[in-house]
Amino acid sequence: AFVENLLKHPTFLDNTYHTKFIDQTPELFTFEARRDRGTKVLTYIADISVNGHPETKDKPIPARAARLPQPPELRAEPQMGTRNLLEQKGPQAVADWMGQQRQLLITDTTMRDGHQSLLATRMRSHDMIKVAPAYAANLPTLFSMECWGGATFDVAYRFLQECPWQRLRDLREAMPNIMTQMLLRASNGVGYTNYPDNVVQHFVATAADTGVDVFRVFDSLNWVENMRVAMDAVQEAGKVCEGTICYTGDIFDPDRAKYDLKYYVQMGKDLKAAGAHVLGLKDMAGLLKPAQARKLVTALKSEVGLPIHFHTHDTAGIACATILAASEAGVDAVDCAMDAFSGNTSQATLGSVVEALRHTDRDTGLDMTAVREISDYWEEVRHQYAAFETGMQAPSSEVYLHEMPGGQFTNLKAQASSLGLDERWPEVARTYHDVNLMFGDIVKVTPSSKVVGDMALMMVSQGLTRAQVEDPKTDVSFPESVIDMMRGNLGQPPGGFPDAIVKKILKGEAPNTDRPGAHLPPVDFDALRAELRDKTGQAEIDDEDLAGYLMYPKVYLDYTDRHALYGPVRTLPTPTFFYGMEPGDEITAEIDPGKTLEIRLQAIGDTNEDGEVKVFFELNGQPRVIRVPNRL
Ligand code: BTN
Ligand code: 3PY
Ligand code: ZN
Repeated sequence: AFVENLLKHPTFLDNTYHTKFIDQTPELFTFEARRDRGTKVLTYIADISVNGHPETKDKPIPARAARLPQPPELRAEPQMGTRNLLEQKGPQAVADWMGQQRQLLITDTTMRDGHQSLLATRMRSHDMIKVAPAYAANLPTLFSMECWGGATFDVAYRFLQECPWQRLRDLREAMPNIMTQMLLRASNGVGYTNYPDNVVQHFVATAADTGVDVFRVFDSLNWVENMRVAMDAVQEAGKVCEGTICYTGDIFDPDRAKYDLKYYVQMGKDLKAAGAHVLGLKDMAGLLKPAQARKLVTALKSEVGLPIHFHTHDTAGIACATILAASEAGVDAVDCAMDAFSGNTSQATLGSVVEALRHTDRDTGLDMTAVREISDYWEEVRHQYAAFETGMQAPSSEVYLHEMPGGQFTNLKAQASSLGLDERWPEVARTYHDVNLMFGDIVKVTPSSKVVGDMALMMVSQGLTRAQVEDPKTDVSFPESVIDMMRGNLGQPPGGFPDAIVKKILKGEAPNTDRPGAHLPPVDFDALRAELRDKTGQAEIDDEDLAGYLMYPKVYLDYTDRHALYGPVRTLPTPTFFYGMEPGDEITAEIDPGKTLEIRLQAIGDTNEDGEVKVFFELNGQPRVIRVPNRL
C-alpha cells in the first residue's frame, strides 16, 4: 500500500558528487597547506600512529577487528519513498499522507540520537554513508532517517575533523528516496544560545538546500513565541515543519499540574497555528508512561488535528510499552533506533517494535530481514567505538526523579566523574531535581538541561543545598550559563522564572523577558564573509562554511586549521582515524569518487635528536616518508 500511495516520480536524484571547496583549494601559502592531500592524510595517520588520538587515550580499546564492518547487499533498486512525495507534492501532502496511513510509520534515529545518546555523538560519517544505500534499497518505506542536527553538528567539526554539511550531502545522495530529518533547537540553532534571527534563517535555508527534508523544531523552554522564526524559515524552504512539544513531568501527577493535559493540548494548537505540518511530541528524557501516552495522544489527535510524530528514550526501559500505547491511541509515526544502537538512554528497539506490531492493524510492513542485516552492520560499527561507551549496564527508573534527557545523562555522568564526584552520582541526580524545582519546574532539554546540569554540579562540588542557594544571606557564585538563562537569553518558561531566584542570581539587574532575538542585531553576512576570507585564506566562503562559523566561530576555525594540515581524514576507516596503523597494515581511502589512496604503513623509525619520528609508507605503490613530532 505504501508504494501505491506514493506518486510516480520520474527520476531519482543524480549521483553527482560535490566535494567541499575547501578540499580542492590550497588554503594558505604555507608549506603544510601546499602539500597534496595524500601527504596530508599520511601526516595524520603518522601522527596518530606515533602519538595516539587524544580522544581515545586511556580509554578501552576495541578488539582488533578481523574485518571492517560490511554493509548488507542491496536487494533492489530503491523504490519510491517519502522523499519522492515531498519533492513532487510538497510538505502538506506529506502530512496529509501521514494522516491517511494505517501502518505505524517509523523514523530510524541511529545516525543522530542513537549514537548521540550512547556514544557521546562520536559516530563518523564514513560509517553512516557506507550503509545508507542499504537503507534506500532495503528499507524504502521508512518514514524518515534522523541523521543530522542536535549535537552532531559541532561534534563533527570539533572531535571528528569532518564537515557536517558534507555528511548531509553524502547521506542525501545515498538515500534519494527517504526523507532526511534533523533536530533543530529553534532560535538556538544547533548551538547553546539564541542567535540573531537572520542567522537562524540562513542556517535553515542552507540546511534545506544541502539536504534536510524534515525539521523537528523545538524550544528548550517550550516557548512557541521563540520558535516562529525557525518554523517560518522551514515553511519558506518548502520542507516539512515538525513543530514540537517537549514533554516533561507527568500529566497524571497533581503535583506537576503546570504540565497537565490542557497545557500540552494548548501548545499543540499554538504550534498548528504557527504553521506546523506535523506535531512532534518529544519525550527527550523518556518520562511519558504508557497510560499517559494513551491519554495524551488521544487528546492531541482529536483536539489539534495534526499528524503526530512521537520521540522517546528507553532510559527507564519502558519505551516500547509507551510506543505501543501511543500506537493504539493512533500516533502516526514513532522514532526507533536500529537494535544495535537502541535501549538505555537511546530510542526503543526498532526490530522489536516492528515485530510487536506484526499481524496487527498497525503492522509497519518493514522487512525484518533487512532490519536484522542493517542492525548487524551497526553492531560491528559500534564495536569500533569502544572508547566512547558509557558503561551504562541497565535501564534506570531514577530518570523519573532527575528527568535528564537521554543525550545528557551519560554526558553529565562523565562530567561528574571528571570532577571526582563518581561516588556521589545519586546526590548529583537529586540535586538536578532540586535545581529544576528551584528554577520553577522547567523543561529540561538542550540548552536548558545544560544550565540545570551546570548548577547541579556546582552545588554538589561545593556542598551547597537548595535552601542555602535560595537564602538571600548566603553568597553564591553562579555558573555563567545560569546567569545567562536568568537574564532571559534562552527565553521564558511558562509562568516565567521565580522572582526571588532571578533577583538573587542577577543581583537586582532587570531580566529581559522579551524574545531574545528581538534584541540581537542582525549579522552583516557580506562583512563576515570578507573577514572569514582573510582569516582562513580561502578564496570564497560559501553558505555552509558561513553557517558553521556563525554557530561555532572558534570550533569552525580550529577545524579549518587542522584541515589545512591533515586534509580529508573523514575518508579514513574508523580504526585508522582513532588508532592509526601498525607496521604491515594496509588500508584504502577514497578521497574522491574514483580517487582511491592505497596506503601501507611499512615501518616506524626511531625518534631523532629533534624529537621527530620518520614513518615509512607506501602510497599507491610509491614509497613515502613522513616526519612527525614525537609528543609522547
Ligand atoms: C580532532 O581532535 O579533531 C582530531 C585530532 C586532531 C588532533 C591532532 S591528531 C595528531 C596530533 N596529536 C594530538 O594530540 N593532537 C594532534
Ligand atoms: C539535542 O538538542 O541535541 C537533543 O538531543 C535534545 O533532546
Ligand atoms: Zn532524543
